[in-house]
Amino acid sequence: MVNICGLLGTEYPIIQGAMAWIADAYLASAVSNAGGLGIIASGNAEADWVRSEIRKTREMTDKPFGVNVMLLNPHADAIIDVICEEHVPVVTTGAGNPGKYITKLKSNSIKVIPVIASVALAIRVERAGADAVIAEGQEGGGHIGEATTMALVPQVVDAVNIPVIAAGGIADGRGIAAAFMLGASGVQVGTRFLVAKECTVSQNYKDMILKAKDSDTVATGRSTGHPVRVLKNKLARDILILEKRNADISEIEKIGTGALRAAVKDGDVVNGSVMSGQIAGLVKKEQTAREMIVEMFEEAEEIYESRAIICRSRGSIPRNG
Ligand code: TUI
Repeated sequence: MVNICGLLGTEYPIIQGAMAWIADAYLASAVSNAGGLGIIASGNAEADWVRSEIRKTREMTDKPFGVNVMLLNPHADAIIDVICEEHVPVVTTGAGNPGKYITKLKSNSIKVIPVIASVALAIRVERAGADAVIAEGQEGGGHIGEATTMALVPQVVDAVNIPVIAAGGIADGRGIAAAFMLGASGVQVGTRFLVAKECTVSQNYKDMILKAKDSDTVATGRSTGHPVRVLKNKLARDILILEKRNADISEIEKIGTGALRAAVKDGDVVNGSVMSGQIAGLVKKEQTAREMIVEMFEEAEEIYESRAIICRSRGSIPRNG
C-alpha cells in the first residue's frame, strides 16, 4: 500500500467528492486548507465557470486542489484545455472513460485520478497512464455503477498496480479503517462534506441530509442507463413511476433537467434532485471541513490501535483444555 499523501500533496489521504453545483471554490479551498484534497466539480458547467472557480480557489488556498471532469458534459474538451492552461495539480473524472484525455493531462504534469466503477475500466485507465483510481461503489450519491464498495475495492486492488482510493458509503473513521483493510490507499468522501460549514449548498438540502435515515436513498434512472442515487422525495417518486411505466427516456430526463440546481441553489427539496450517498443516515452534525477530517482520522487511528480483530480465539482459552 502506498502513501497517497505524497501523490496528492496533502496532509491526510482524503479527497473531497465532486458534487456538481455544490463543490465550488469555497468547498474545495476549505477541504484543501483542512489537509485533504479539495475538488471543484465541473458537472455540466461551461469552461469559463471552471476557470473562474480555479482562480478563486487559488485566492483562498495555497494548497493543492483538483478539478473533476464529468465526462457526459458536452464542454468536457474545453474544460480539459482550461485545466491544462491553469496548471491544476490534480484531475479526477467521472461518469465515463477519460482515456482520450490522459496523455494530454500527463504531458502537462497533471495527476490523473479517474473514478471507475468496474475492474475492466480500472485496468484500461491504468494502461492509459492514470496515476491512481477512485473505486466508487453504488452506495455513493449521484451517478453510480453497479458494484458495491465492499466488493469493488479489493477486486480493483488486486487488478491494478496504481493506488486505489475507495469511495461510496464512507463518512467516518470506521469507513476509512474498513477501506484501508480492503487495500485502499485513501478515501473519497462526498456526502459528509455536504454539511460542512463551508459548503454553500442550500440549508434545506443540508437539513434533508442531517435528517436522513439508512433507507432514505434510492437509485433513479436505472432504465435510462444513467442511474443516480438521490434522497427520496416527490421528484424521485415521479421518476420511478415513469420508469415503471416504461416511459420514454426523453420524458424521464426532461423532468430531471435543472432539478439538481433547484435543490442546491433554490432549496427546492421537493421537486429538486437531492443527490446523496446511502451513508447520509450517519451524518448528523454540521462541522467545519477541518473538524470533519481530524475527527474521521482520529477515529480510524483509534480503531487500528485499540481494536483487536478477533478471527479465532487465541490466548484466553487454554489450548489443551
Ligand atoms: O460522476 C459521478 N457522480 C456524479 S456526476 C453527476 S452530474 C450528473 N447529473 C445527471 C446525470 C448524470 C450525471 C452526479 N453525480 N461519480 C463518479 C462515477 N463514475 N460513478 C460511477 C462512474 C462511472 C460509471 C461508469 C465511471 C465510469 C463508467 O464507465 C463507463 C464506461 O464507459 O466504461
